[in-house]
Amino acid sequence: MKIKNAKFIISSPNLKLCPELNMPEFALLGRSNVGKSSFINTLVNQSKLAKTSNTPGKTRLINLFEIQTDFKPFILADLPGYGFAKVSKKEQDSWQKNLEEYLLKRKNIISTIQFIDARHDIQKNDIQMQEWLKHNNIPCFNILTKCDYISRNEITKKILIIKKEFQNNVVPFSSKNKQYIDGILNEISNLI
Ligand SMILES: Nc1nc2c(ncn2[C@@H]2O[C@H](COP(=O)(O)OP(=O)(O)O)[C@@H](O)[C@H]2O)c(=O)[nH]1
Ligand SMILES: [Mg+2]
Repeated sequence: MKIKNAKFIISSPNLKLCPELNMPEFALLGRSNVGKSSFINTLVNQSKLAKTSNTPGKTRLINLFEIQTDFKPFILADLPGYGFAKVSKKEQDSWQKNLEEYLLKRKNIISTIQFIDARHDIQKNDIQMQEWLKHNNIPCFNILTKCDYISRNEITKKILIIKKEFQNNVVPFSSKNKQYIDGILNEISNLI
């Protein structure tokens, strides 16, 4: 599968204001700053389609992108990251509710994609998110991102650890080079 075109659809504060779309959708999950927006930009080869930031926890909006390919179109939903320590507990809880509502009620989601930073161990809130997904029967595969920071050997090891821990497919990625794109598109094309 090859990407032909990608466009921004909408930024929305909640599910209600998102247009219903008749295309399979992947919801991007992960801690703030893990690299979700950079992933979108690298995947579609547009440096500024999704806003990236060095200041974690800034994006509190759902951003929808439509991706056209030579196979089938699909949607990427860039969701606000969880586990940003600098916002209040109240604000975190309120966003968590919003996120859960989106994942439970958005009809066209076919899978979530949970991002894990290759430099760190799996974090407690990653595990909590994963348990919640499993409990609600929401499909997920994992992307091990920022793989440019670690060696090939470490990548293989980390993938095995996450596979074992989460019982999901795990695909490596780095937004700093293009070598991982085919593996990601392969995973996506198997699901749409
Ligand atoms: N070295 C490296 N840096 C990355 C990678 N992906 C994202 N970053 C950096 O990590 C920071 C957060 O990325 P961003 O995409 O905004 O994360 P988000 O909050 O999950 O959307 C930015 O400074 C990015 O340049 C990657 O694969 N490799
Ligand atoms: Mg982002």
